[in-house]
Amino acid sequence: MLMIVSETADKIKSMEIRGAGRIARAVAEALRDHALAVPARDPDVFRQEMERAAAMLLATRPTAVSLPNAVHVVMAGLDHAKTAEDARAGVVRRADDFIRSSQHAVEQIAQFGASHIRDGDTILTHCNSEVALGCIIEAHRQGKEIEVFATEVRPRNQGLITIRTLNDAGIKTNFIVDSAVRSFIHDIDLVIVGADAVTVNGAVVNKIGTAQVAHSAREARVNMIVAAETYKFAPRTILGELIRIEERAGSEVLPDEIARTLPHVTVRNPAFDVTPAGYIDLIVTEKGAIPPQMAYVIIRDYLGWGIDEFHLAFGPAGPNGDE
Ligand code: RI2
Repeated sequence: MLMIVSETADKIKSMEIRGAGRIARAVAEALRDHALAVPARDPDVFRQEMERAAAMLLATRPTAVSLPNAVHVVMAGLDHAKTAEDARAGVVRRADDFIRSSQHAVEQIAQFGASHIRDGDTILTHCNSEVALGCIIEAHRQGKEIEVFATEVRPRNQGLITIRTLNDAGIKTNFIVDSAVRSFIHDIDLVIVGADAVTVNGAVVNKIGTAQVAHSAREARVNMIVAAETYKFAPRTILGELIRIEERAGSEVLPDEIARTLPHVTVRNPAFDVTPAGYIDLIVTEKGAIPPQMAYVIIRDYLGWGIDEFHLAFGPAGPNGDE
């Protein structure tokens, strides 16, 4: 019964499906297809089946908050349903709405983001972000003369996907190793990256190396913008919850046959890092561009997590008992 869901879960774990937005849409699709396949007529049994599926998807990768946000949105379709049919219809409707609005958000951000790119700009991007690339490609489509520097993105080489996409769009692109960012930063007018999570204090969690890019950009006074749909903002950071940084297998960095010969060496392979709000000029969302310090407003207004829920969960003193 959980076939559809376990297939999607495996693809997310192995990164066959990757990129925070694509993961979110795949999860919504898997929950929808599962809801349609579950024969349960009893609403409680149906709910249990859906909760098992949601748990399986939530356990795949820990960092991209778009994943639990998508699960939360779709599973809310079960709320107030008195029959299994109502619950099923609720899940299907919410999944379809989520997928549609996610695609719309990507298009909207491309429009907003492109307006921050000027004719003649040289742009640096790191990793492979659908939304960041959307902004660059839209600027090119509008006839702006642009050039891109794209990093390799060790160890998974997502930079290869990026340069293929840019090449297909006919955009002049330079491919560099991650450690060359500092050497080229003075040739760059604007850095654009995506996000896996944005916390309430406006920090951006994105592919490992993003924080180093941001540091170089700040030192060279190059603006850095982040393209992120509102479902990449992390509501539970209001409660003091930290984003868990995924650490992947060392074999992605160093082949096992070499690692085996080096008993005193441990390979560390964090997949993401955290760029503080102070290094980021703007976050471009589908609701418009905001300074990162306004992340709380996005969480409150578009994800429905406000200070009221905060008080309901912990009382007016907050999670640590501080007034
Ligand atoms: P979009 C990716 O993570 C990258 O960190 C990328 O910047 C981010 O998700 C956002 O991608 P991974 O799945 O949603 O490659 O903008 O580890 O496509």
